[in-house]
Amino acid sequence: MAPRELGDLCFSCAFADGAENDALVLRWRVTEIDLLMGQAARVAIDLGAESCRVSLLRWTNDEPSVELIHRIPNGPVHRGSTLRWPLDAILAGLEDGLRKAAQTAPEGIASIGVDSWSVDYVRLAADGSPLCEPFCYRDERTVASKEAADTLIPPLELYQRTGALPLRINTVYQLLADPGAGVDAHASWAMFPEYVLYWLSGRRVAEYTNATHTGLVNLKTRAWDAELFRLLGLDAEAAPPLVPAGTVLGPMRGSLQRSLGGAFHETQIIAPACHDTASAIAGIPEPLDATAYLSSGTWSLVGTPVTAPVTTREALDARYTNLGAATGDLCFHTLVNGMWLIKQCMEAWAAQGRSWTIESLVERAADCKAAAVIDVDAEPLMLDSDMPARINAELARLGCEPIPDAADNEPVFARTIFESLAARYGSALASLERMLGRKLERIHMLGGGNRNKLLVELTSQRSGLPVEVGETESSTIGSFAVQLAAGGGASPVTAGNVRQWAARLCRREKLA
Ligand code: LFR
Repeated sequence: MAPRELGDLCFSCAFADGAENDALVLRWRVTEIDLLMGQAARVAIDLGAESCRVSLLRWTNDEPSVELIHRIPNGPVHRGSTLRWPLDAILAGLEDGLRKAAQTAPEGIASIGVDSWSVDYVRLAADGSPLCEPFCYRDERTVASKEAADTLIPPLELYQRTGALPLRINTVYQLLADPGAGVDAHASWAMFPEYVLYWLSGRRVAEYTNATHTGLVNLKTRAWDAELFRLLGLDAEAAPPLVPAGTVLGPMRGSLQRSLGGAFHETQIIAPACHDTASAIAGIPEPLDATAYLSSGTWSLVGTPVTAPVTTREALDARYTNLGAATGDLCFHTLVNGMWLIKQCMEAWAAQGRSWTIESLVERAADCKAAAVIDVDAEPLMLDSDMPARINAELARLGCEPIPDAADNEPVFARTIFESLAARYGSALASLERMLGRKLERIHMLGGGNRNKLLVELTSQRSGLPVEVGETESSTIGSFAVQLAAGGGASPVTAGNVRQWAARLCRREKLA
């Protein structure tokens, strides 16, 4: 079989000097290795607010298969009056997942990529260990720090400078709140997925798509906005160096690599689009012209890619953000509440001995009427605990009767949540069309929420658009696509390349 050339290879130049045959042999070997690398096993770690997942990509006869091999339950934990992420438990779970990956693919794992929810970060001690358990963005300490920041730089100015909607969860307000929580404001930090990449590779970076959600990246220069750091009194030295999605950070190292054995012998650690939403969008196999994406998980992200930022007063008021995409474009979307609402209700009911599965709730909700359409983005609904009571408080605010929080009324709560989410998606898409001055023709729905047939149906009804059901694990597909497009890291990943890999990895039959 003739060797196939898959990319720009410059290795031959280094050896070509007076040894043409050697150069040819080397070129042949490198192209073969590249071919093999494309078909090697890879791992994608997708950290979610409700569960963290380790998935393995393998190839048989040129056919890819993606298998979820380990799931770690996750959720914010109360520590005193603060809300944190259980970092040690997450890392222990990841270790179990990587061990399973090594056992399943003893032939060797070519690379590992990590993505997660955005905005949260781990502060590091001088020896690189975590300084403290990282805060969860829902912690209320940022209410005051955002108010203080707004007096230093008006929200519209910040928005125009960074493109990021000034949400109180953004990293910038968390960094500002650290001293008040007794955390060293000069300690270096890494965002959550990049911390895991650091744990695996020893290299601390901030990946561009994830960094844009901090609210500290300049829209024009695509670099940390040093002037903004100064204006807000933040230490720019504590921020990690920025790198683009698809950066090969180096080989896996450390005791974990040694203890997990041979499968990780030659594993490269790659920064995919570390922001899970950007990764999910990178996992969509078609161009999104005239198509809106709706990524439905703990949060719902409703928007479309744009080539130029939109930072008008109207976009700010409509709560649209401009965040980095894996390649080139910007993700222009609004952050809407999501499955958080139903999950929080389910936890409250389970604690009273009224356990439901999401499947049975969806089934029963299909035959109910919603109590009313509530504002799913009301601030109290972003907070944790007592969700049924919080929903009733919203109903009361509208002058509606509360739903008695008693056995058998759970589907009414569920219907109210789904109907309200769908109505909000509809209004978000209407303002998107207004801002862009063009019509959207369909919605591409991603994430766990797309298994909820009722929500899919209500979304279509409320928006008047057909809904195409995409991948449930699109962030994982996007991570693998970027890892594959990154290859050996010789050249930057391109949109076309990422999309081609995504198309190979998607289970096409689901895109009906
Ligand atoms: C989704 C997501 C959103 C981000 C929110 C908080 O998981 O990453 O894109 O706005 O979580 O980080």
